[in-house]
Amino acid sequence: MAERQYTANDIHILQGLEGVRKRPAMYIGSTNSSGLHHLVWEVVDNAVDEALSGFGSQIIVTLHKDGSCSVLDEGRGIPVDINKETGRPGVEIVFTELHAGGKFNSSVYKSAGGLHGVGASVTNALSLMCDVTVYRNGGIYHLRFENGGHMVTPLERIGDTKKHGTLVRFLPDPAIFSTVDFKFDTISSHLQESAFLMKGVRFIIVDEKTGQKQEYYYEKGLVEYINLLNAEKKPIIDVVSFSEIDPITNIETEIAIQYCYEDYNEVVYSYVNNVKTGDGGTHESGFRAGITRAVNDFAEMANLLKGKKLEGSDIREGLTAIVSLKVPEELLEFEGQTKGKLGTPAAYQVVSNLIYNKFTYYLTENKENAINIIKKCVDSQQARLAARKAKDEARSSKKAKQEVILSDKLTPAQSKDYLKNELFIVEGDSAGGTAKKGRDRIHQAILPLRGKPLNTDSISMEKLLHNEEIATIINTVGAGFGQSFDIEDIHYGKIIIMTDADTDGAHIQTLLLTFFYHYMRQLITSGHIYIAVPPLYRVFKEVNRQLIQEYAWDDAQLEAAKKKVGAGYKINRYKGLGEMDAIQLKETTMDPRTRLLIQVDINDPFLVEKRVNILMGRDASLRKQWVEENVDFNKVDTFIKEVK
Ligand code: TSJ
Repeated sequence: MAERQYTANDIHILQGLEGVRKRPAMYIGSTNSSGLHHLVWEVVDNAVDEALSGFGSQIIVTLHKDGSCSVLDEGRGIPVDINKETGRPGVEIVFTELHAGGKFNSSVYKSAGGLHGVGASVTNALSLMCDVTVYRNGGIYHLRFENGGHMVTPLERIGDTKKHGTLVRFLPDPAIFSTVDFKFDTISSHLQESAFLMKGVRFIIVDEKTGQKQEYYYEKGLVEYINLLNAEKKPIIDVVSFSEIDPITNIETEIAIQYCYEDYNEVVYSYVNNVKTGDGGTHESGFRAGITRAVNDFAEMANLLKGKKLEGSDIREGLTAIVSLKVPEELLEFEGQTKGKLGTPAAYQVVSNLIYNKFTYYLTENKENAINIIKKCVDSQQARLAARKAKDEARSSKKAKQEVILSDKLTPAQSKDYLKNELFIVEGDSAGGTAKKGRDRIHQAILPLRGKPLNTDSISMEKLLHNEEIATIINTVGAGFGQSFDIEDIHYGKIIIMTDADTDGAHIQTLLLTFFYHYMRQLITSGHIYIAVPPLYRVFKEVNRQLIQEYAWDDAQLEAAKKKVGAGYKINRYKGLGEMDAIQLKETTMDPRTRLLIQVDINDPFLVEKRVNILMGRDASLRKQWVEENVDFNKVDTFIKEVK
């Protein structure tokens, strides 16, 4: 390749990347661990796009000893020929122009890279090093960028090869990110999700620092996804899958479903072009409508209904479903703030017709399974009607009495601006008392728990409601529970679980999360549930009757705090909330300006099911062992993220 002179064009490009460096969060959401991993997704998504277009069936992600990450595919290789408009090689444009992906991407479908992803140029802009090798047309081509996208080695042909593919290796810039530690588990589960959605493509992650390696390859795709999600449940039927390409829109739909006993919730995950649509959309609505109609029509025809028609929620109790669509680019529409909701109108009919027709056929052909499914739906219906009746009765007769019970436990917030209010559920009366003194009385409410709340996983709803702790929580949150839970009615924007940092505390957290997961799941999925993280140390001294003090949440912070406070410091090692006075508790754990919270975030379905099944399942000894082995209060894992 001949050397090129820099032109006005290049300056324009660098300004683009400069903009990414100035406001990284605008492009990758944040500069914490989640933002860091976005760099990986940007690159991986491009490799996935290529496989989705039918080129290459293996993608390898490697975490290198120098802290860099590389992604290798076996696709056609990014085009290296000169683009007429710009006079620059295609691959150079991909790494230097924002949103360049689309122009050079000729695949019909587009994964995150072409949807709301921002492209490999963002990864380049936020890296100290980005090294690209392309195997294409018999040649090995190489180019390299350093220090936020400055090209230090322009594209050159460096050898011959029979291979084809693309290798991108990048080192994130520590000046941008609060952490540059790639997490094996985070990347691994992302790749696993992709592998479920792209049957026949092998995904491999290798960590050269630890020697850890993981491979994902699913011949049966979604069927295996559901089998693994439901591994601990009691299936009513084997996983069923349906797929079809709609001849008019070319939308390709793949659906897998399974019904299980003793599972109160519906689990419906949807994807469009391999990107999770966390907020649903037309395809999910179509699925719900179609399956409701199929089951109702069949049940009616077979005389299996006890009077009333089934509601959608009756039909979806105990249902696990994955709905995955490949939508051609020209039909793609996304909605909502995070663009996580499919807007494409045609997807509704396509999915609804598919599930209606094929599931109706399945029910007809598998009578015994059909009867068992409908029995379960009718049970759900009966439970729903009974719960409503109980609620109505409670409302008319016991209201006054319940409020008396409540008022002596709950210390309410004064504001009626509910979403600004925070509910602290506190372990123990004594810490509860301290929290009461340290709270902001306008917006913070305190609910102390005496003893452990009930394990709600395996008990009946009636028993549940007779448990005082649980009943108090339901009443305090104020939005009902189970099928009648309505997030619009919640009395608190944040519900914060505050326990000691020991195994008892972990157990209480788990039990509360179990309860919320089973009966108020939307509280978790909409990000309303938090865990307070009290500090582990206080470093202090008194100089001229003035207190100098610093708090530390880990050992690195402890060292920093010792330096800051200076010679003659003393250290408190906190073992529980009870050791703090009201001022300390306020400063460290309750005041939004200075506290540390972790938001319970269950966007990774696998992690959720695993954690819920083990932690919250029927086997108490398994659970106890898991808590002891895995719950580390100083570790913020992929399940949760730090917030104020
Ligand atoms: F994002 C990225 F640029 F960093 C990146 C892109 C990273 C990795 C690991 C792979 C890729 C990538 C891109 N793999 N394969 C492709 N394919 C193309 O860019 C490509 C190849 C050929 C044609 C063609 O029409 O001939 C079109 C495209 C978009």
